[in-house]
Amino acid sequence: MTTLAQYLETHATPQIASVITTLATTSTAISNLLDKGALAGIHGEAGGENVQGEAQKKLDVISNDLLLNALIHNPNCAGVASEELEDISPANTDGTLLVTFDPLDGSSNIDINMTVGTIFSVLPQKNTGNTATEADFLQAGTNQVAAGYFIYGTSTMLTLTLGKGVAMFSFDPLSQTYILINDNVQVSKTTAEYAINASNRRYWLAPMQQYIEELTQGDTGVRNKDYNMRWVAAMIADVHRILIRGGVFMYPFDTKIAGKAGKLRLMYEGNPMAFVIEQAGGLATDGVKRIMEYQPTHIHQRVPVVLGASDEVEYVKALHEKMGVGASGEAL
Ligand code: FDP
Repeated sequence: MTTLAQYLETHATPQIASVITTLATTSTAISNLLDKGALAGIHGEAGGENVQGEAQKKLDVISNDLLLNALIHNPNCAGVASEELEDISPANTDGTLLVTFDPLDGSSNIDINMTVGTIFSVLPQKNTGNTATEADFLQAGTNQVAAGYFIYGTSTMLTLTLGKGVAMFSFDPLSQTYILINDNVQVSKTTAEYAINASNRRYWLAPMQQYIEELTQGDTGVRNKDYNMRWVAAMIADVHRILIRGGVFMYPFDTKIAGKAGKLRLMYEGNPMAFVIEQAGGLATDGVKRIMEYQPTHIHQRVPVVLGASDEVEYVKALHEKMGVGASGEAL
């Protein structure tokens, strides 16, 4: 049996190990609050809106505060950026790492007792010795040194990449530790399962409309096989399912809200999940281009997402190229 602490000792630098340990300790506090649910008074809106203009749930606020407070006190952490906060939070000037997180992804699931999770990404601080600024965070996803998520489902789990494959841990409530259950998570190349919010269909660009049309035609269409659809409406749960049993997940560019390139955020969702999926042998693009090669221009930037089984992600890219349409509608 390998604990998370033992795994980190042999696979991570002491600095990265320390930051992951801080995240893991905080995740157990969040998991405990979720277990208590309505009894902890965590259900319902907190009253405010986050920086994306979405209503904040009580537990979003609590999880955000717990993570922020814990990371800021970690000497290795130079700065923190949260999906819930407009500005980055500088931490220790001598820290060598920057952490971004989505404290509670899929937060609309809390009140209905469904899966939610915490997504995180760890980047190097290249400006050690100086107070961290937003500019320090604006690094391509290829620079990530660690990423993953804590999923609070029927059990609490951690999926982690340190850039050399993907490991999965399960939280043992008795010993209060994460135990390694799979040190070589793999995404299968092929799949017959896809995840997309199909109610947005009329807002998608032509290649995505064409792709989903082909999948729904099943064995009567050009793909020549039936596909099944799943949508948990929490990226964390949809990505977790793909890591366990395969599939392709999409939140493509849409024209629903002018000026927003899809719904998901590059720094808090796109990059960390892309790192995990690629390290498990899958692909992660905006429909055409690799997500981790985006040069971020804003900490809260959005990105279209197509990730999972490499055969499907490549097929989506080929459709865009064939139709001469880029992932955000630009001509190719
Ligand atoms: P949520 O708004 O509940 O936090 O982060 C955005 C996200 O969840 C993703 O986790 C999820 O995949 C998506 O939004 C769900 O979007 P729809 O409301 O369009 O289903």
